[in-house]
Amino acid sequence: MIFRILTLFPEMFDGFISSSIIGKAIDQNKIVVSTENIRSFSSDKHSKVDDAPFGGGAGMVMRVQPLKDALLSKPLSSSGKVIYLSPRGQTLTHEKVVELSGLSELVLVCGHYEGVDQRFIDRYVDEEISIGDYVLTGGEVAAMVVVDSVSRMVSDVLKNDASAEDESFANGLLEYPHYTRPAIYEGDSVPDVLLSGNHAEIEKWRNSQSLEITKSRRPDLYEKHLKEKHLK
Ligand code: 4H3
Repeated sequence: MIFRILTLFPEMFDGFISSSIIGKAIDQNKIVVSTENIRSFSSDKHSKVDDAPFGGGAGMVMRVQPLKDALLSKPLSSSGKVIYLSPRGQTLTHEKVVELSGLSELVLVCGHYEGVDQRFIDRYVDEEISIGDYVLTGGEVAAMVVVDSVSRMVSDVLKNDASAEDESFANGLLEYPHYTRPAIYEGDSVPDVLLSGNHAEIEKWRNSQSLEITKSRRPDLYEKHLKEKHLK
């Protein structure tokens, strides 16, 4: 899967791209992540990428020309989509992540200042996506959230696919608690069942912990889970 990020701040992605699981996925050719600086496509003599809003008001608006030329500098794959990160978008959920992971390419357009000229969105953007109900100074952090969450669904980005399946939201529930060595930490022991070696009992315990924690912290998810499992 290809992720192409159009941004005014490509350096923000350096650490993200080279780190941990995302870095490994890139090294293993599971995903390709490229960044392109929108500014380098500006045909303005001062490489200007923004201008004052028509109608007045505070802040600046990103001009169509550099965004369009950056976007069209490479062809989009057949099952690729252009996504603009914005608080106006559809909220990113597990279901949305799974849907996006089925595409061959995502072009992630990161806005700054007051946002981008609406005509760029109308002409070139397939979908607007929001990572939650808050405003960021730019779309970059939201783009990283999309790359991270979608990458881990792309087969083999995780060591074993089971761990992607098991985790919170794959089954609509929150995760059970995890423990590792030492078995006793400053007098606090790990639940006995996890040391029992009884895999059936361990699975039962984990399922009941998942249900309990979901019921207490996220009653909305708990109700949805019961309905989907026809337990209600
Ligand atoms: C995404 C982007 C919040 C989100 C964002 C989100 C800056 C969009 C600019 C950038 C516009 C003004 N904020 N919730 N900010 O996913 O280009 O909003």
